[in-house]
Amino acid sequence: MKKQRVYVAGHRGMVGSAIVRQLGQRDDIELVLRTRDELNLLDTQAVNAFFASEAIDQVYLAAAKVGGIVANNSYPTDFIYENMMMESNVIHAAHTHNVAKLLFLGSSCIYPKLANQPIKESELLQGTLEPTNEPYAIAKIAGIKLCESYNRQYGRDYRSVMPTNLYGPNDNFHPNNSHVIPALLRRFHEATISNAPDVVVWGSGTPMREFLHVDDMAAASIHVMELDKEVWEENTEPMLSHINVGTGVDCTIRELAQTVAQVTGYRGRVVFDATKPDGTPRKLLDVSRLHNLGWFHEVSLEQGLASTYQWFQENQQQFRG
Ligand code: GFB
Repeated sequence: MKKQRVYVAGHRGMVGSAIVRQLGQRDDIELVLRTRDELNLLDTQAVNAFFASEAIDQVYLAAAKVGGIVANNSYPTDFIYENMMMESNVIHAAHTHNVAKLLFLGSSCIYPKLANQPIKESELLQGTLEPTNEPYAIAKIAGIKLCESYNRQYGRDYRSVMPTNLYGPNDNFHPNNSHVIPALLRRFHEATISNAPDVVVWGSGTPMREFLHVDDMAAASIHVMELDKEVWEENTEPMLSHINVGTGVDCTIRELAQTVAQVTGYRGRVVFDATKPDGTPRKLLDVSRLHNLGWFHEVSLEQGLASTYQWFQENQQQFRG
């Protein structure tokens, strides 16, 4: 049987690299990968030329400009412009060059700030977005709507998955621009080593978040991509086609900080910095659509934090400076 030529856009990022680890073990798939230096996804002509020459069968669109709450709030132009350009370039070029299947990866921040919890897919566009990440959310909503539009107008099979907050190997451990898990793993690690009397956690500690290990996200992405078209169509609607990916379980940031303290062996005090934003109060996904489609997560938060901490310790050279 001819191998499927699968392009994973963003294969050096946390999610893309996890997808590549799993697809790389498959005999029926030939991966096509390009680094940012080899292919700039902001460059429409370069993206078009790449699709014209590579005979791609499937695309996992995991390339994105991502960051935590403060990065989103500080660089809104980068988050809206880069994400809209990358997804427009890749999705349009995929369609133009007859790519049969595409999976677009979004984010749970597409939902309104005060969405009903747990958040069903149908909450999309039912209310005002969380201001700290509105530009990023708008770009990700545009990505869903691009896929749906090519499906409706041209009969494409382009699907979207919306993960809850992700973490794992190859995450960004920058002290200010990262998401909460890598930020806290690093901060608590450094506090443990230096015997610091206290560690600062941003915000009030009361926001609730749901966290999914990136290996689970990669498995869910491949599962959704490979569902029969009839099954996918039976479980989605043409203009409400995205699928939530999460665990269905959340915790407060205070509880997360306590677990990170245990994992890193930190015994000092935890203090909260109320000058930093809390963001949306709660963001728990309703994952019944995904469960109905036969996929359940496997990695618990405790296991995932422990293995990610180990990965950080083995790879932290690259985060110095
Ligand atoms: O991970 P985070 O930036 O994502 O923040 P969001 C989650 C919560 O953790 C917020 C608190 O209430 C933060 O105030 N927090 C505590 C910290 N300490 C820290 C810290 O040291 N660093 C960070 N980053 N947070 C992002 C969106 O929002 O979620 C993105 O901005 C994306 O667009 C991502 O959607 C999944 O869940 O608040």
